[in-house]
Amino acid sequence: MSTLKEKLYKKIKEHRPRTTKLIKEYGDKVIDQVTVSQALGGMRGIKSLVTDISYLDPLEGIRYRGYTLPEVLEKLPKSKGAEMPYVEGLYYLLLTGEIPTQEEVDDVIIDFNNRRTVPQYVKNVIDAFPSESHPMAILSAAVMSLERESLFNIKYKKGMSKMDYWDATYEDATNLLAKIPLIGAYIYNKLYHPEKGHRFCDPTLDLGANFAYMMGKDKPYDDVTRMYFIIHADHESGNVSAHTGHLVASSLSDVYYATSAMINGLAGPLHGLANQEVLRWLQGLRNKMGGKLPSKEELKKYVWDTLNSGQVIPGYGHAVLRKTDPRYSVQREFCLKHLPEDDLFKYVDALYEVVPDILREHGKAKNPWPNVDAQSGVVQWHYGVTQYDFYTVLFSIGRSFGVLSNIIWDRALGYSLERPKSVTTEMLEKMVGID
Ligand code: FCX
Repeated sequence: MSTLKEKLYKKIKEHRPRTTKLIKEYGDKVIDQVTVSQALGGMRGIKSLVTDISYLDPLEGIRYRGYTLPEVLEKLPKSKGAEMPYVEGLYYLLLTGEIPTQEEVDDVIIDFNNRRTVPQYVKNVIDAFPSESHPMAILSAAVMSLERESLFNIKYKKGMSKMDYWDATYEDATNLLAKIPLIGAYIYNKLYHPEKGHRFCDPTLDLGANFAYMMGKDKPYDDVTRMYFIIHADHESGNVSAHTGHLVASSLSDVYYATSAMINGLAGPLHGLANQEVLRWLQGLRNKMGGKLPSKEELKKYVWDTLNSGQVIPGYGHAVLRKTDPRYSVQREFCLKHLPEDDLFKYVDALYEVVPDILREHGKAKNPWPNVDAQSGVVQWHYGVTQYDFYTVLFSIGRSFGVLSNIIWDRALGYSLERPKSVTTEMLEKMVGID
C-alpha cells in the first residue's frame, strides 16, 4: 500500500465514527429550512451537502482542508526552482488533510507515473472526433471510454463489501487522475497542432512539468499548470461540476461515469466555460479598439452595451462569493510578476476598475466582483494557448482532483444515494396559501 493510501485509510477509520454518531444520535436535528425562492431558484444556499475537503466562505473565498489558497501555495512542497507546488502534493492534502513532506510527495509522483499510460483505444476515440468538435465533448467521451478499466465495477460484481468501496474507488480515481492530463494534452495537440504529432510523457517529470512538456511549452508554463490545476481543484460541494460528480457517484456509478458527467456540467457558460467566454468577450473589445487600450469611457460603454443586449459580463458575479475571488487574486499576482506588460492583462485590470461599479448600478448581480474565470484565460493566452475553447479542459483537469477526492470520501463514509424531493407548482401554491 502506498504511503498516501495508508494514511488515507487511517484517516477514514478515525473519521467514520463521527459520521455514524451524527446520523444515529442527531439525525432529527434541523440545520436549515427551505424557502420558496430557494426551491425555485437553484437551491441557493441550502445546507444539504457535507464535505471536509473544502469550504467556501462568501467573504474569504475557498479553503482547502482549512488552508486558504495563499497558504496552500506556500506550504505544499515544491520542486527545485519552482514557484508553484506539486499538484501531487495537493492530492495528498485533499485526501488526508495533512501537508505532505517532500518524501511523501515523491511517493505520490512515482505512483502517478506508474499509472499514466493512456490506452490506444482512448486515443482512437479522440482521433475519431471531427476537428470542429468542442474539446470538452471530446474530453468527456475520452474519459467515458476508459470506463471499462474500472476496478470498482469488477470488484462490485464479485460482491465487494461496502467497507471496501473506498479502496477500489481510490484505485480508479488515482488511475484517472494520472491519465487525465495526458488525455487533455493529447486533445490539444490533435485539435490545434496536428503537424507536431503526439508527445509521449517524460517519466522523470512531475505532473505539472510533464503537462507543460506534452503541450510543447517552456518554463514557466510548468508553474502556470501547477497554479491552474491547484486553484481550480475544489470549491466545496454545491457548484454544478462538484455536485454533478457527487450525485452521479451516489448511485455507485464508477468514477469514470461521474467524472464524465462532472465535465459535462463544467462545460456550461455560467460555470467553467465562462473562462472561454471571457476571452471571446475581451477579443471582441480588442477588435473594436483596433488593438489600442480603451479609455475608461470606452470600457464603460462596452460593458453597458453587453448588459443592455441582455448578456452577462463573463468572469463577474458568483452564486456564493461576495468579494473578489482569491483564485482571481492568485492569478493576478502571477500576472503582475510575469506578464505586467501583457496587453490582455491590461484590459482585464482596466475592467476591474469599471465593472464592479457598473454591476452595482445595473442592480441585479448580488456579487459585482470578478471570479476565477476573469483572469485565467489571460494567463493561458500569454503563454501561447490562444485556442480559448480549450480553457475549460484545463479547468476540468484541475477540478477532477477535488471531485474525485470527494467521491473517495463519499464511499468511505457510506454517503447515501442522493434523492431530494420535488413538488408540483400546485402543491407549492397550496403550501403558501394561494387558492
Ligand atoms: N453580469 C450580468 N448580470 C449578472 C451577472 C453578471 N456577471 N452575474 C449575475 N447577474 C444577474 C443574473 O443573471 C441574475 O439575473 P436575473 O435576475 O435576470 O436572472 C441576477 O444578476 C441575480 O444573480 P445572482 O444571484 O447574483 O447570481 P447567480 O447565483 O444567479 O449566478 C453566476 C451566478 C456565476 C451564474 C452569475 O454571476 C453569472 O452569470 N456570471 C457570469 C458568468 C460567469 O462568470 N460564470 C463563472 C462563475 C464561476 F466562477 C465558475 O463557476 O467558474
